[in-house]
Amino acid sequence: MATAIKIDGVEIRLIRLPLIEPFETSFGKVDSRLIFLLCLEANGLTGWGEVVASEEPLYSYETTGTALHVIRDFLAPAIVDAPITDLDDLAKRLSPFRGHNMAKAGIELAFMDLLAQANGKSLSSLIGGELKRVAVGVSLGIQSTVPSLLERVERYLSLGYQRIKLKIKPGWDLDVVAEVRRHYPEILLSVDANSAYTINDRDHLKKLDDFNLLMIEQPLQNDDLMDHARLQELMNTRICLDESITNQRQAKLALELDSCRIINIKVGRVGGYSEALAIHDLCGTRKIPVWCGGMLESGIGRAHNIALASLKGFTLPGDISASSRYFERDVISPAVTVAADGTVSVPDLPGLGFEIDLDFIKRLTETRVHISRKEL
Ligand code: OSB
Ligand code: MG
Repeated sequence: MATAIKIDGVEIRLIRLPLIEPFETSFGKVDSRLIFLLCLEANGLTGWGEVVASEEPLYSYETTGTALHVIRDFLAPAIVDAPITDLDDLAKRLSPFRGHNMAKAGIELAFMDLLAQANGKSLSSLIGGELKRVAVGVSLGIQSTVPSLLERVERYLSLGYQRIKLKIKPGWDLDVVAEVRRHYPEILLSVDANSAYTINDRDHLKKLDDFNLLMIEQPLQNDDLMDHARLQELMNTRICLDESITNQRQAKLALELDSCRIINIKVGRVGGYSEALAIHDLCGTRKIPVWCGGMLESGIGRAHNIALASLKGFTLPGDISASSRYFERDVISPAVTVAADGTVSVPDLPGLGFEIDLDFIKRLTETRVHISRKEL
């Protein structure tokens, strides 16, 4: 292990990337992403991370604005005062600050890229990843018509994606799922409600059992493990929790209560690699399948997701699409591509394993904040 890492500076860049087509969930529709990139400078190296918060507090209470505030005023000052030995050491410095997991994750991600480079290892091997290729699926937003959804299902299946996830909400659920299932009786199919229902919808949700779904993701409120357990008891379809699982304690509680039988792990939602690895390990011992979720990340967040998904416990296809599924041009090169067998290759170069297109990032930068050791 190389010597401890002394952070010289933290640079934040906000860039706007238009989406190739709007993405609609039960929260609403987005047509671009304000991407929050975070770069840590140390020992002549730069490590990159991404804060996956959205502009509005819908998926989570965090926003681009809260993350900027929390990182500039609290998290960055906490990591530039003394050398950091490893991920545990970093996590300990961030842990006094309550919540703000996406902000913390941005720092953990950039730190792990740095640490991997300093050790001449790929990020995947640094965290103990073993898979050389990871299986991927695609998340399809709510469409204006069923035929336009079917057209997208067909397109992504023909590109090789191994699992189709449909975003659902009241009014865009049973009939739509029935139609997709009728056209594709054999595919791995799942749905994601992003908390659009309550336990009063139990009879309605129970009808999803007819469609042989791989899972139903986050049907109820983010903080409602109790009602998820009640719903799981009624349904044959496995519930997968996304928004509810904010750290390993919540994961333990959810498994203890039988609130879910599958967990979606997102590094941003859980505060970074330390918690993501702990949840992965916990689920391994409980025989609970996990998969890697996505947040419409740029290539930097996407590269981190690929590294995470290379851990053995990630047995279900992740929401890790090709860069071209969302963006005309990505901030990394080469762009992430999905092979015809529905897998993405895990780089074995040091760090993230992709080139960062700094010229492109600079050109797109709308806000730049630099925090250096001496300014603090
Ligand atoms: O709930 O998984 C989700 C995107 C933004 C916010 C929440 C979610 C999603 C997705 C898309 O489903 C996943 C991706 O392809 O990045
Ligand atoms: Mg989800």
